Amino acid sequence: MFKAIENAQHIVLIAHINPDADSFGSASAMYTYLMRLEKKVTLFCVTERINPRLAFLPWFDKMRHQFPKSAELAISFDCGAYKRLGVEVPCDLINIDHHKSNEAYGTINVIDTTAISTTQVLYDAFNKHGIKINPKMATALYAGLLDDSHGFLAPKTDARSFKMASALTEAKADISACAQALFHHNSLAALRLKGMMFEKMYLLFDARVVIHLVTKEMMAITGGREVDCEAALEESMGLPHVELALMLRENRNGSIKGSLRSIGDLDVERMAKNFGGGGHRHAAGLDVEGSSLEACYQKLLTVIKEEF
Ligand SMILES: [Mn+2]
Repeated sequence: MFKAIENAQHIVLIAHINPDADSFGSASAMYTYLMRLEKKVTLFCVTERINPRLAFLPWFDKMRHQFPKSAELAISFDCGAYKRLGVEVPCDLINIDHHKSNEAYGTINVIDTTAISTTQVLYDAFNKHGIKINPKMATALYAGLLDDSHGFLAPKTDARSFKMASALTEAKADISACAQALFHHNSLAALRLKGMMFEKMYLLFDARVVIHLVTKEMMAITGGREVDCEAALEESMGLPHVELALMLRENRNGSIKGSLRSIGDLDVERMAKNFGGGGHRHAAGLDVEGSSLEACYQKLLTVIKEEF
C-alpha cells in the first residue's frame, strides 16, 4: 500500500455514501499523512449533505463531490461494497476496511475483519511503517474508534481498542471534541424525528423485535437526517427483551434504506445479504429500489418470522 502511495502524485481519498466518523476519520488521517509527503490530495464523497456532526474532524471543509480527472490512485475507507463508493473509480484503488462482507474490490485490499474500526486498520498500518501520528491524525483515528465501538460499549470492544485509545490520547487526540461531537450534541430536528419514530415504533414477537418504518413525510416534517434514524434504531436495542431491530426508511428518490441490529446469535448480515445488502453480524444494511415501504417491510417480515 505505501509503495503505491509513494508512486502516485495525485491521490483521491474516498469516504463512502453518507460517511460516518470511521470512514471520514480514516480519510482525514490519511489526508494529513499525504500532505506531509507533499502529495496532491483530494478528499471525495458523493454525498453532498455530510452529517455536520463530523465538522470537528480535520479537513472537513476540504471535501469535494466531483471525482478529479487527474487522479492516479484512489483509496477507499470503511466501504465494504463497491457500489457504496457512489462512483466508478477510473484508476488503481486501495480498499482499506474492516467489514467481514468486504468485496475485496480494490487493486490492493487492506482488510482486517478483527479490527473494531477502519481507523484501527489504518492505525496499525501507520505503526507498522513507523509513521509518526500527529495530533490531527490522532483525533481523526480516535473518532472512528470511538464511534464504531459506540463509545467503547460495543461487544467487540477489547484490550486492543483501549490500547489504541491510550496511544492516541498520548499522541494528543482531542478526545473531548470527539465525545462532544459524536455523543453529546443533539439537534432539535434529530430529537423531533426520534420522538416521532419512538411514538410510531412497534414491537413484535413478545417485544423481541422492534420495527421502525420511517416515511419521507416524517423526514420532511421534522427536518431530521438519515443518521438520526440510525441513532433511534440503536437506542431501541436497549429495550428489555429486544434481540432484533429493523428500520426501513424512504429516501427522497423513493428508494428504501434498511438497517438491522441484533444481539446474541442472530446474524443480521446473513439476513441483509438476502436483499443484496451487507455489514456485520450485529449491524447490517440494505438498499431496495422499486418497492413501497410497506411491500419491502412485508418481505423482510417473512425473513424475520423464520428466525422467531
Ligand atoms: Mn467502520
